[in-house]
Amino acid sequence: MYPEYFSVRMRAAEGKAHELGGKHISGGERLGNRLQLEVIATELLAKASNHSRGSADFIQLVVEKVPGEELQFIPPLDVSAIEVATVQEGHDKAKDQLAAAGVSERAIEHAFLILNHERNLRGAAIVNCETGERLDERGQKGVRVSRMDWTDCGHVADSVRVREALALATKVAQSPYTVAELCWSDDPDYVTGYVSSQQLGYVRISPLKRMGCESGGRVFFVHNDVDIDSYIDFLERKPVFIQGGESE
Ligand code: PML
Ligand code: MG
Ligand code: MG
Ligand code: MG
Repeated sequence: MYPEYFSVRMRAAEGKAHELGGKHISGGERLGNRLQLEVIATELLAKASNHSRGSADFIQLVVEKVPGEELQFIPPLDVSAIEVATVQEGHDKAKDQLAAAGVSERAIEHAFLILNHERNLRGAAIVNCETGERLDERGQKGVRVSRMDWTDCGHVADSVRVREALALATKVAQSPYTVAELCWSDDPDYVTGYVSSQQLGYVRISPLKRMGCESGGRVFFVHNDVDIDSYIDFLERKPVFIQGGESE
């Protein structure tokens, strides 16, 4: 008998639902057993409320049982941090890290263009690491990584935000198709971002954007030979637990 686990997903928008043109406020994804569902739902509702991007008036919670036999347990990426004086310096550092991971200049420039201009990207954009071409056809919906959580939130990272981002980045880096990830928040009051990969680990860079700015999101750079459908299926559906421990 496999243990019973559920995926809980939240998305929140202002004005109207995302698909009707509402402004994206917040999203969240968790995994838990039946007894944890109420607590998780409450935490996700709290995340959607009092948000710096605005006041959500559409909040969707979806609870789905995940196939226990597919559950995977992996350790978190190693965490490191780079502090810089200016956003420009932060961008330069991020570009250096991405180039070291094997991402072409063209692909890096396209990713920065996306994140600098996109104010309403809910999921991630998937970009070919050589040509720079965007491969998902999801527009502002993007590809939303879900079905990941920590087995034990104990000592891993101070803030919920970093914990969630590290879990997501760890799952993304686990795919052999992933070359690297670039992320900065779309929240106007949060300026730290990161570059991550299996080899680089989770490299926090601060600042990576200007205070007050609402553009941001995630770009996943993938190998040329990616099977895009199975990659997206892994990101959206494969249940992955990140096993706690010291990473910060
Ligand atoms: C987000 O807010 O969704 C992105 C979080 C990026 C976290 C960066 C960090 O502080 O490690
Ligand atoms: Mg978000
Ligand atoms: Mg990899
Ligand atoms: Mg956000």
